[in-house]
Order: sequence, then structure tokens, then C-alpha cells
Amino acid sequence: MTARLPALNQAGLGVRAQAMLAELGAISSDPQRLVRLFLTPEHRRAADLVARWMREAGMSASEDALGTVRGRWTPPGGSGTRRLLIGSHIDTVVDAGKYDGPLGVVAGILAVEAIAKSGASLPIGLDVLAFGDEEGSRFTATLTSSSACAGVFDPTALAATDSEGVTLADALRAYGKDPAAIGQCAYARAEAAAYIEVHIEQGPVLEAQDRPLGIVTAIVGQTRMRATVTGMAGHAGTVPMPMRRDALAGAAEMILAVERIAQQNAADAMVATVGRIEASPGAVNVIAGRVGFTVDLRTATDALRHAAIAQIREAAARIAERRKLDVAFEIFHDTPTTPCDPRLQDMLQAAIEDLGHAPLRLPSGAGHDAQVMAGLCPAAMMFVRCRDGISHNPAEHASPQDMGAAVAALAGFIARFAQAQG
Ligand code: HGY
Ligand code: MN
Ligand code: MN
Repeated sequence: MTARLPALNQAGLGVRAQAMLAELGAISSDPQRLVRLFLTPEHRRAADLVARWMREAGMSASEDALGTVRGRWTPPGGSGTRRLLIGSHIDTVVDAGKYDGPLGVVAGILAVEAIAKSGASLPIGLDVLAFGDEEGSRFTATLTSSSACAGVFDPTALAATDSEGVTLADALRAYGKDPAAIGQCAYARAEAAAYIEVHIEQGPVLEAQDRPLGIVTAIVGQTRMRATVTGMAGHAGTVPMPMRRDALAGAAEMILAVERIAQQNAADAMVATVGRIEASPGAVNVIAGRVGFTVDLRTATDALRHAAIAQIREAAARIAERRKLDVAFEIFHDTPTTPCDPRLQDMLQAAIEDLGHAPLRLPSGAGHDAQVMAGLCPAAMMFVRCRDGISHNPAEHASPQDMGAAVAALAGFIARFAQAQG
């Protein structure tokens, strides 16, 4: 039987979480904005800081072949053969906020520390996982570190390159890891009892309903692809308009088609984003001969998403034909819509209600490592209210009060989950 946890000092936990996130948020490759990419010197510094926090909280800390920092707590006298996994990511987007990702790692460390200090004897061990590649901001691959933990790492991702042409394999070796050891990252199914992730909502719903905490019902699927439009570079002053094969003007028309298709399907919560574009040769007086741009598409169901991808390809092909261009698409990421485990959702509900809060259940429009970990074991997510729903933006913010409540709810969830293990 798990001893009931003593009431936790939520205010104190929230202040600690805020200080830890500020310290972690100061580790950036850019002094003007938060950028912390996978397998960079900033990732190394962040991983070392997180490992130190894990040890100070009473865990052992190690790293796997993808650079995931693994904090491990085994109950006194316990075998820890089965473990509850608590994870999130410590990499960021470009010009990021401090909470997206790191909040889940900090909340896990503080919750495990509270459990360890309470002297509760759990029948399971607790692992806190700090993933280094959830955003996919550096390589044309994403969710690689949680994929390795879940035993579904795609080895073709090792050839994915960053903007400098560095492959994932080379970056791993430069980081001191051995790609040949990636297979050893995988948890055995018998060992992974469940996975739980705490994350800011990154949307406005909890704030609009005045709820500090939410329970994720499902995580929307997403497709990411890269379009390459090829035309003919030429002199900006001498090529008459009717004779041009302008790859940038053609890409612009295709990008508007992407937006139009998503707008036409807004009722199905379809969102499409072209977040990155490169034109070459990129000179002011040269007609662009080649353009690359990315598409990120998400919607309520997998069937709708795949139908929309086909629509985008068809629209781009028509534009290319009319403009005497070539266009090719390469899908580099495709995750299905992932339901969260109903039993874990109910345990989260009870743990949040124990604190006197009325949780809201809602889907996640953002992708998360939980999508991958759900293939390994039952997975669930708890959302924390964020100011104005802002995320992927330095204005991102969660209050110390809400973060303290999230840590206490997570600790309560852990106690309930452990108790249910018999
Ligand atoms: O893109 C996403 O949904 C997540 O932030 N990586
Ligand atoms: Mn994100
Ligand atoms: Mn995230």
C-alpha cells in the first residue's frame, strides 16, 4: 500500500519551478533569444544542469545514445523492475519560450523528490526522461529521442541533415554518442508501466475556462513535408515576365494554396503552416531558380489530414504546370492522432480534484513525445494553463501557482498509479 503523500507546499514548489526554468531558459546559442537545438553545446549544458537537479532530488542520472538524460529513482528495498516514466523535452524552437518542454522535466524532478522525501514505499520505480529532440528544430527529423526510448527509432533518421549539412549520425558522434548503441535505448515493454507528461497547454482554452490544469484526451496527428520548386534562374533585368520560370513566385502561389486548403477545412480544426522557406541563389537581381519550403499540417483525423496532403500536392502540381516549373514533396514526419489512456486520465482527474481543482479534458493541437511513448505503454498528459495561450514565443508564461499545483497533482497521480499497481 502506498502511504498517502503529505500535503505539498504548492507555493514553494511553484517558486522553485520558476527559478529552475529561468536557469534552464538562460542556456541558449543566441544571446538575444532562446534557441537550444539538439546535440549542440547548449544541449550539453542543459543536459548537465538537468542531471545535477536529478541527483540533488535523490535520483541517479545517466544518458542514453540519443543524449536523453534519464533520472532514476528506485524505492528503498524495491526492485524497480516496473517503472513509471515521466518525460518531456529540453530542446526548443527558435526564439522560444522557457516553458514548452522543460516544464515537464522540472515538474517530474520536483514530484519525484517529493515522493522520495515522503518515505512512501512504492511498488514501482520512477524515471524522469529529458528528451533532446522533440521540436525537430535542427534536423529534418523529429521525436528521435523518445522514439529510441520507445524502441521505434527509424535508422534512416541518422542521415537527416541540419542547415549546415551535418547528419544526425555525425552530430551524435560529435556529442560523444555511438549511433550503433541506439538499440540499447529501448525500454522493455515489461519495464515501462506507463508514461506521463506535464506540458503547458500552448493554447487559450484553460485560461478561458479559468482552470489551472487540464487532462489531454488525444494528441492530434501531424504531417511535415518539404517542397522543392525548380524553375530557371535568370537576370532580373533582361528576362521578360512571360518568359520567366520563377520558382519563388510559383512557391508563393503554392503557399497560398496551402493556406486556402486549411481555411476551407477549418471546421475540422485543420491548421497548415509554412514556417520555413529558402530561395536560391538568393540575390536581389536574380530570378529564383530553386525554392524549398516546409509544410506542417494537422487536423482532427488522420484520414482528413492525408486527404489534405493529397489536395496540396494536386494544387501545387497544377501551379507548376502552368508556370513551367517542377515541384516535388518529401514527407519527413508523419505521426497519427494519438488517444491518451482513459484509466490514466481518470487517475489524473482524481489527483487534480484532490487539490480542489476542477480539471478540464481537452485535445492537444501540439505534438508531444507522448505520441511516441504511447506505442510503448499507456500514456497520458496533464496540461498547465499558459498566459493568453501563447507558445513558441518568448512571451510564453505559466504562473508559479499553476506550476506548483501541477507538481502536486503529478505527485498525487504517481501515488495513485503506484497504489493501483498493487
Ligand atoms: O510542433 C509541435 O506541435 C511541437 O511543439 N513540437
Ligand atoms: Mn513545441
Ligand atoms: Mn513541447
